[in-house]
Amino acid sequence: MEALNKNTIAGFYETMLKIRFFEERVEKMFIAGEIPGFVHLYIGEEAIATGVCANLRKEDYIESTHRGHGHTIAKGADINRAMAEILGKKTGFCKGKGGSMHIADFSVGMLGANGVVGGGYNLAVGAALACKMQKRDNVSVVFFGDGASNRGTFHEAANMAAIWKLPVLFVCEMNCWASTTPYRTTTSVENISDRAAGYGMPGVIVDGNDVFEVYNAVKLAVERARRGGGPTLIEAKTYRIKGHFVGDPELYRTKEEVQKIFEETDPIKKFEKKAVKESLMTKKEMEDVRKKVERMIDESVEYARNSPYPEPSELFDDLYE
Ligand SMILES: Cc1ncc(C[n+]2csc(CCOP(=O)(O)OP(=O)(O)O)c2C)c(N)n1
Repeated sequence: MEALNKNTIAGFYETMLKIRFFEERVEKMFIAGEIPGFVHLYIGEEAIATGVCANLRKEDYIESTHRGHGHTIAKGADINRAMAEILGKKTGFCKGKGGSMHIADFSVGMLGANGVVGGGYNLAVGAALACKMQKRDNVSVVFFGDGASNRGTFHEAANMAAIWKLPVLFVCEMNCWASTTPYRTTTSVENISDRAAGYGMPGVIVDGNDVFEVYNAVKLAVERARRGGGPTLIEAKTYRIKGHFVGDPELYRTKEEVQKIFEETDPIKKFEKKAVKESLMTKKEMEDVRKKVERMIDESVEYARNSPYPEPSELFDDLYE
């Protein structure tokens, strides 16, 4: 692999921190009763969205999940509007009527979070088919969880993408849990990536807590897809650090076990250690990025808080029969 330039590396750090700080604020505001609906946090999984999206162009597409803030931020969506949507404000992407699970920013190819588990595969395959038919060398990425890999939609989409050699990346975020259910009790194979062989596509495993590893593996898969080589299934191994949703009592595991895993796997700590050890960034440079991101997140909260709620009279606007 060629050495990465300084901007790319600093960009990894900035994006991961943006996701982390954004979500820490969302968590606090949800607990304080400031956010309606439901939120699912991506804390601890930041390296995946970051490493994947750093390989994408603005015109490439992503399809996200119910745990979609990280994907949205990594694809370059406006964080002010993302925060506003989560707070139910009119300046949000869905004018405040969708919330956390309906964030979408078509202007950067972010085709949508999705409350339907496994609902993204066919949308991503459709976007990839459009790229192929329009002879554009763009790619489409669908993120999904280990639980979602057991939906029938996965198998239909994977087969179609493979037979038509569509430019799709199936990125499984294997975080060991589907709501309250551990991976081992729901999934028949050792690795989700083993399933790639059944569709005649490459299956790759990466350490989903290592942004460099994710970036390098995805780079190859994206190049292959742009060349017309077809889809790849990438399984990024990680761990769901937070509850399934904010407010989950987590009766199915202990806090100690989660804390121990987080200490070993935290992708941001992992990055910082490597950055210092290999002189990729100085401590001062990292501190500057932290301060910059903290300001950005403060601004997004201020923007969202100062935005109006939609009017009751707008309730039925933008609905289609
Ligand atoms: C079709 C459908 N079935 C069930 C649910 C309820 N549900 C929401 S998230 C979830 C678990 C998803 O697990 P996984 O795909 O592993 O993603 P993770 O939450 O771990 O990121 C379930 C069952 C749903 N939203 N949609």
